[in-house]
Parts: sequence; structure tokens; C-alpha cells
Amino acid sequence: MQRPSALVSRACLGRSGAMRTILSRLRLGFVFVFVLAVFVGCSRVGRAAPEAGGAVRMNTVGFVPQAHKHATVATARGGGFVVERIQDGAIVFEGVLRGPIQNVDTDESLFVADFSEVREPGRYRVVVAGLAPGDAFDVAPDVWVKPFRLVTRGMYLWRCGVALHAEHDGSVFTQHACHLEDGWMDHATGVHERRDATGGWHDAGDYNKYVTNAGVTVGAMLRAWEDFGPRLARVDLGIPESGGPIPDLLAEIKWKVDWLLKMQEADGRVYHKISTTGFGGFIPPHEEKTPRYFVPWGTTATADFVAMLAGFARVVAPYDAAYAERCLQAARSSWAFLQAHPDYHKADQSAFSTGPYESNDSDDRLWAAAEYWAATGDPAALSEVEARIRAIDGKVETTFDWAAVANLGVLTWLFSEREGRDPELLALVRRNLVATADDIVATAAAHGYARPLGTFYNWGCNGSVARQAVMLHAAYRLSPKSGYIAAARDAVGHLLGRNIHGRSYVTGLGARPPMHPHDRRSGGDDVVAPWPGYLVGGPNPRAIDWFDEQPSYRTNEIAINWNGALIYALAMDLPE
Ligand code: 9MR
Ligand code: 9MR
Ligand code: ZN
Repeated sequence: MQRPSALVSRACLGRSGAMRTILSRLRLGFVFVFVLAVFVGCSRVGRAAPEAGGAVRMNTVGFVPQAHKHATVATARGGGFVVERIQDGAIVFEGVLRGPIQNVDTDESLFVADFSEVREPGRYRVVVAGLAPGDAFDVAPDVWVKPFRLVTRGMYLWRCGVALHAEHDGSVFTQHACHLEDGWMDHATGVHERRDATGGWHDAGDYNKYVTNAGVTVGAMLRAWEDFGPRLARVDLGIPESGGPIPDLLAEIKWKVDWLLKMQEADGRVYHKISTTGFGGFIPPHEEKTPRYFVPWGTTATADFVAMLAGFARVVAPYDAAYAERCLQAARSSWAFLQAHPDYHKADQSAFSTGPYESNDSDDRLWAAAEYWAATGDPAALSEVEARIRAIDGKVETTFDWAAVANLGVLTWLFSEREGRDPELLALVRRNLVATADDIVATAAAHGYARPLGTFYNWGCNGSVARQAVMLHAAYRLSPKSGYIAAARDAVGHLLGRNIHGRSYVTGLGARPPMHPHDRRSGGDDVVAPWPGYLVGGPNPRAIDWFDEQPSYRTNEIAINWNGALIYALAMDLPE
């Protein structure tokens, strides 16, 4: 992948970054005028670049007919807008911009165009006099089928150990079988010997494979299956397993589970990751020949393993009873190991500088207990999950990630059909979940781009935003308020262009998608387009800090946990 304009934009980024620092100290005076002049020069270059978005910022893919439809318009004054049908230029809707909203995190005055009444299937655009027209978008009942397929196939295209081939928008992507020596036991047992750990998915823009990040990823995908299974089962992912006895989404998860089984030791402990000692270069995966090692075990990985294996056993049982039994046996052995090792045991990663993905195991143990109970009915697991839910006061967080997976356990426990739960605790968690969803709705409503995570821009925040759809849907099951679904749709809209950049954050999807993700495959091949179907991490630490530049691993990397969350968010509006 080449980056012809990289030098120009990097010079500008550097200058505008310096400008921000100076501005925070000196608001007036000559220095201000001088720096502003430099900045204006740079932003002109930016505006001329083909990637720059216009003032009409919205979900650039589209809407199902029944969804609310909003665009954010960055303009100083309000006024009217119209929705124009692309095919014949007909004006199908006229409205008045609502606002202004003073948006805090981007420091902009914003207006909102509401064209929810446009329900007739078709292709349209929003036009505001005096501004460049918005991007074309579709209104269609099946508008999410292709995006869902693309993003879920992203997991398939992350498979390690096999040759892959994909075509998208005229570009052809290929991978040769990679990492066939995974992995070496030196750091796990002190013995220089190989043990099979081939397969699984690469983690992200790097090629390592981490059990704890698989946790939140598989967790979100399993929730998608539990919440929307029949709709998902109808989508053919075009993977080698398609048409077989196991529905495609579960077959893709199974690919990862097959690998997870290799990460388990005979006594039930689970190795933390398979990794090179340091991050490798931007080369195709089959060219990476530096040794990859089993990284010592930890209780966080072991607990996530129990949760994933027990959860998968439960959902795959109707399609492959023998495999379900195998998963359950594996979960049983690691569950017993955890019981015998009740204290948090950190993986010893001292020989490795790759992603640590290490965090306290209490939330992981909560999730493990919930899934183990849901799969087996084990009363000790029920006591444990309830004790752990009490220990966090029945709290339900507005989102979650690899370091904090309690929400996943709480939801499995809450929606299980098994009997025996503490009714008071159930009532508390139900109240908390609804209150959490109300908070999310209020946060989105106060934000100029309807971002349900508000003004918080953690590393990988795009994944955190997508994961809020999980919480909103869970609340909707308890209390069917349309605002919950609307906020979940706003999460998707934000990721697909309703943001300050006016760009989609998913490669190969929507308008002006990322072209230079921090992805070793995309950087290591000669295809101009990046591998398609990947959500980049997103702005960090501020709303304006997203850089479509390969070196920007804090904002422009791709990762399985972000795609897993987006799979959930895109599944919710698939045709019934
Ligand atoms: O490329 C690495 C990326 O995949 C990781 O997410 C990131 C954070 O752990 O680190 C990147 O590697 C960088 C390293 O941490 C510091 N030197 C520059 C590397 C970027 O190429
Ligand atoms: O997503 C991870 C983020 O929450 C952490 O703050 C960050 C630093 O440890 O690492 C991120 O995960 C990266 C991992 O360490 C290595 N593979 C790429 C991941 C995405 O950037
Ligand atoms: Zn590989």
C-alpha cells in the first residue's frame, strides 16, 4: 500500500499539533495570528485531499426504513434542508435544521437534520443550501446484510495458518499459509520444543494471538448469536464451512475455539498468548519467521477460556453435540483449575513486549462462573456468579472491553432460563441495566454526533461505542423503549460517518473509509486498498485525534475485539 501524500499531511499534522499546544497558552496576539495562518494553509491542503468529509456528516451506508434518520450539519446558521432522490433528483423531503448544539468535544456549533419520514426504499442524499451535498445513502430493509457480511468476513480474513483469498471493490487480497510453527514452549516450560498452536485469528494489526482479547471478541459474537441467531443464520458468509451443519457465524467462532483448545494445558491452566518476543515488521504473515512462543499461563486467560468454551458448548450443541461435549469437558477442567487457584495469577510476560492484555481476573471469573452455570447448572457456579455480582453492587457498565468483561457474565446470568437465581439480585440488576441504558440514551442525545459514549475517547473507543449496542439491546428486552434501539443505531451511524471527520471508520465500507490502517498485512502487500471490513480503533485521546496514517497505532489500528463488537451492532437490523 502506498501513501503518496503522506509527507504533506504529516507536516501539516505536526504543525497543527504544535498550534494546539501554543493556543492553549496564548489565546490572543501576534503569535495567534501567525500560527492561525499556518494552520489555515494546512487545512486547505487537508480540504483539497480526496479523504476530507464535508459539513453534512451522517451514516454513509444507510438506514432500514423504520429507523430514525438524522444527519449532523456543521454550520454556523440553521435554515432548511432537503432530501433528494439520487435517481431522478426529486425532492422527497423538506425540513428545517434543529439546533444549534454546542458540541463540547469537537468545539463546534452543530445542527441536526431529521428526515426519519423518508421510508420509501431508495438512494438519497441530504442537501443544505450553500454546503457541499451529503453522501448518497440507501434506505432498504436489507441495507445491513452486505456490511454485516463484510465485517464478519473480516474475522475469516484474520485466520492464521491458512491461505486466504478475497475480492472487494475490484481489489484482490491474498494470504499464504502463515505461522505454521506456532508455537515454542521455551518460555512456558523452559524446554525448547514445539507444541501445536496453529490456527485461530491474528489479533489485530499485529499477528500475535491473545486469549484474553479473544474473550471479549467471542463474547460479543456469542451474544449476537443469542440475541439475533435466526437472522444471522440466513447470511451466507462465503467461508469454507458455509453450507455445512453449523451456521456460518458459529463456524467462524469455532475456528477460534479450535485454537483455544490448543492453549489449554492438561491440568486446565491456559496459556496467555502466542507471540513473538517483540512486535514484528510490516511484512506479509507468511514471511514472519521469528519464533513465536507460548506465553506462561494466567488466571485471567484461564477464566476467559472457561467462559468462551462453556458459552460455545451451549450454543453449538444443537448443531454438533460431540464438539459441544468436547468444549464442555475443556471448560470443566479449567473451571476446576480455577477453583484450585482462587488468587489472581498474572501471566509472566517479562520476556515479551507485545500486547499485554493483562488485567485483574475478578470480572473474568464472574463471566466464567455465569457461563459455566448456564452451561451446566452447577450450583457452586451459581453461588459464585451471584457473590461476584453482589461484590460489584449489581452494577452494569455503559460499555465493556477486554479488561472488564463483567457485563458479559451479568447478561448471561440475567437472561438464562435456568431456575434458582436470587430474586432480589435479579431485580437490582434489572433496575441497574435499565438505568444504564437511560444514561446511554441521554449521553447520545446531548452529543452533536449522537455518540452514545459521549466525550470519552479511550484507545479503541470505536469498539467501545459498538459494544454499547449490546447493553442497549439487553435493556430493550426488559423495557422496550424505542430510544434504546435508536441509540444503538446511532452508535452504528457514528462509526459510519456521523462524526467530526465525516468519514467511515470501517475499511472498505461507506464513504471515505480508512485507507492506511495500522495493519501489517495491508502495509505489507502491494494492493492500494487496505484489507476490507475492519473497524479502526478511532479517535484518541480527543475527538479530533484520528489519523488515517499507518504509524498511528493508537487511532488507526484494527483489532478483533472491535470487529466482534461491530458484528453485534450490525446484526441487530438484519432482516427478520
Ligand atoms: O505495531 C504495534 C501495534 O500492533 C500495537 O498495538 C502497539 C501497542 O502495543 O504497538 C505497536 O508497535 C509499536 C511499539 O509499541 C513501539 N514502537 C513502534 C511500534 C509501531 O510500529
Ligand atoms: O486495545 C488495547 C488497548 O486497550 C490498550 O490500551 C493498548 C495498550 O496495551 O493495547 C491495545 O491492544 C493492542 C494490543 O496490545 C496488541 N495488538 C493490537 C491491539 C490494538 O491496538
Ligand atoms: Zn498467522
